[in-house]
Amino acid sequence: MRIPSVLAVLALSAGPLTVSPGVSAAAATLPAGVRSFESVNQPGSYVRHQESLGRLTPVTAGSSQQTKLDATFTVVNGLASPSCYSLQTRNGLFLRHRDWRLRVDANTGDSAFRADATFCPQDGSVAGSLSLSSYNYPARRIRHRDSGLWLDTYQDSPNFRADSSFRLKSPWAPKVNKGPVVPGLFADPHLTSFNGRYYLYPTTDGYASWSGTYYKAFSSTDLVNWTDHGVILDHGPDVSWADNSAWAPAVAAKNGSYYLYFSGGLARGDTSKHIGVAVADSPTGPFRDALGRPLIRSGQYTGQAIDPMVFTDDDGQSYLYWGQGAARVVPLNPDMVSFDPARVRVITPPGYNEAAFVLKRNDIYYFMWSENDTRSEDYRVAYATGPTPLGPWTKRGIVLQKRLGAGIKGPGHHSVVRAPGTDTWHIAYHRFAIPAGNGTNREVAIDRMEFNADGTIRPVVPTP
Ligand code: FUB
Repeated sequence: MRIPSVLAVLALSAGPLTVSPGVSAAAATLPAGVRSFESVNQPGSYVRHQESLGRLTPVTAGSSQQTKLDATFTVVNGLASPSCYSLQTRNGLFLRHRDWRLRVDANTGDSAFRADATFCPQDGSVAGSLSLSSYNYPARRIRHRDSGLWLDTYQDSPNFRADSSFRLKSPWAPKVNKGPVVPGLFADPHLTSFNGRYYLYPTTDGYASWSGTYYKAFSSTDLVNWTDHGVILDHGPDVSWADNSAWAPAVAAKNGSYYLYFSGGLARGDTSKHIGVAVADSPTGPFRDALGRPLIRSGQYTGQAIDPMVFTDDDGQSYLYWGQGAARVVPLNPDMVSFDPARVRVITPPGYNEAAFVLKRNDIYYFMWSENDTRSEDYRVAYATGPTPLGPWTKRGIVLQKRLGAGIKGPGHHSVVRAPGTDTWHIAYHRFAIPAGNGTNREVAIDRMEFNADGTIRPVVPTP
């Protein structure tokens, strides 16, 4: 697989169509979100899929709803690289090339599919247009020919440049669902707030066996509009002891520094997972491995060493929770990167699988976790309450579970944030991506989480 050369970043603007082959576009980005792609030299014709093949056909206001859906794509994080993009269809498939034809297929998560489904923006033939080169065959671009879409070798000719140039347009079939909160495949969201701004740290999903390698950060003031801050830690270059399984990040602030706790493993040889900690001066990184070795090694304790989470109590003491199969907690030392092993406690409640999360409200501590397997539609969130961050814990019930009538399967691995200065709480979680996801193709959603007068948590009704 070859890595594309430095990307030309395009500034896309709406406006009257002027076809001037050979004129370079001004600089801009390919914004994530729901879009339609109009041909530069066949105005009124749009990129779409039909019987699984990529095509270019006219679309008008009078076209069928199916045609409009087929001509609408969500620009998402590149399945093979965060430097490029993938185009997801409204029925959850991905535009990819095979035998040099463009077609749509479900993401298998293997590296070949992810590369075939990743495209990088290049200057289009006219101002305000773009061209998409292949991630794994950078000399080839998406181009229309005989009403079909092909991945053809770039030719520096006016005809080729025009055939391979498209304008980003408002979507023919706008999004109707609220979710996902950030476009694309992400999971295990850690939603928190620092200095009055929300930050979201998810696992990058869409990889077979969850073999992703990097974390991105997003931030927002309203939980609706999110800024993508790019990659904040990449196991490959940044972590000597891990090169895959970049799972379940959690970020905590202390003394002006930000600590990112994460799980990681090695693709070759040792397949076990370890927990590490990285540090940065800003919530959006860049983070650097704080220890140069795991904070918790595989096998050091029973259960899988994954899914770290830090809760800091009102007195400033931080606690580290972690584990799959068994839940543990230990007070962190003030340096946030060490602890006294003699103080580690097992706190596994009945039904616990993974994804421990702790919050405090009105002097009650809430210990929350995920039950069942993330590949199961029955993956769900349960909780207990207790008088201290260490328990003892009394299980109270299920907070969040599948809602098949709304197409919601496997909601879990959550986090909870309080709107700063209020008693309004939000729960972030992942679920099978709607409509075509599964346990390795997940998306992030956020819903309100409310408390009863007695302090128990009302079951969350997840919204699509
Ligand atoms: O995303 C990889 C793993 O899947 C997480 O560590 C688990 O909690 C489960 O969500």
